[in-house]
Amino acid sequence: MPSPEVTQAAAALSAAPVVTLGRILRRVEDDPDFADDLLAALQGHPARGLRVGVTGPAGVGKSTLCAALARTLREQSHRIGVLAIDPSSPRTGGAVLGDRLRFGAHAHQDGLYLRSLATRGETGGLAAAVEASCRALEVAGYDVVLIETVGVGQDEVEVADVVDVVVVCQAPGLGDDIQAMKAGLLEIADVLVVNKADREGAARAAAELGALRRWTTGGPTDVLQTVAQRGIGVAEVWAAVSKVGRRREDPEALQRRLLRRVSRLLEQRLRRRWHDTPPAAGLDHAALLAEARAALADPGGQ
Ligand SMILES: Nc1nc2c(ncn2[C@@H]2O[C@H](COP(=O)(O)OP(=O)(O)O)[C@@H](O)[C@H]2O)c(=O)[nH]1
Ligand SMILES: [Mg+2]
Repeated sequence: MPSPEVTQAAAALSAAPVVTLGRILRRVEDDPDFADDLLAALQGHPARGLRVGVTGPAGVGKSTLCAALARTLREQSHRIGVLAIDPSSPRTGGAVLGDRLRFGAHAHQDGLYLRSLATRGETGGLAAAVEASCRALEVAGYDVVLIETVGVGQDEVEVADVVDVVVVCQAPGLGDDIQAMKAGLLEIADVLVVNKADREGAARAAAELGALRRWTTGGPTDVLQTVAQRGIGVAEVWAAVSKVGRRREDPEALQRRLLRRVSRLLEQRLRRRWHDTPPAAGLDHAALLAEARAALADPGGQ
């Protein structure tokens, strides 16, 4: 039985004013159980948005690109949620985030909702928090959610599991950084972008990045170039993102993604429980998880 608070939150969402939405999202971040229960309460709600992860090293212009994308999408009457996940900074309010995202006075304008999400540390829960936040935003009528993460660690891979499309950004002038780009990031990338194309070396960086992806993952070499600061190339990024998004509506791909999403959430939930309650002696968590995963992947099997 969900608590009255969860039931109330779920019912309030579709017409929630920004303040209520903010309160619900804060609860989602602070309390993983609330996040789980809210997800359960919203199950079957028809609202579906497109979730776009934007990741890459610090300083390449991810926030600027998100702002530019949001501006373009607002012009097309989309309602946009932006979640920024920044492990290096403490939670900041929407206004500060708006500033960082370079929306200036447009932060929290109608149809645009910004929030920075604190990461949760070792016990996991990021994917669950992002999943529940995205669901809440979708039910509240935001049809595109942009999720910015700094491409440095496990967070991106977790986030990739709960988004529909992953955009990986780079910028020229980072020296050897393109070579050092983590293979993991290239594996999860659907759309590659070299931002700061107004700087020298952008074409070379794009060629290198494309070649690197071909070499590490066998994926296509296409790389888009943008000058996010001036909105150049942003429409092309959106075109590429929505193309991937449409492809993902294919029932089989959707099924596979949902399965991955569910198993990730389940795994986090189990880890959290195990973290709260010391395991019984002799219980092999890794083996249990492997079994649970296998059972999920093949519900008909043993
Ligand atoms: N030259 C140039 N600078 C940019 C561009 N896009 C963003 N920047 C600047 O790069 C810096 C980092 O941008 P930010 O969006 O905060 O990067 P993030 O850390 O990846 O989110 C800021 O000073 C931006 O103004 C661009 O297209 N060209
Ligand atoms: Mg940023």
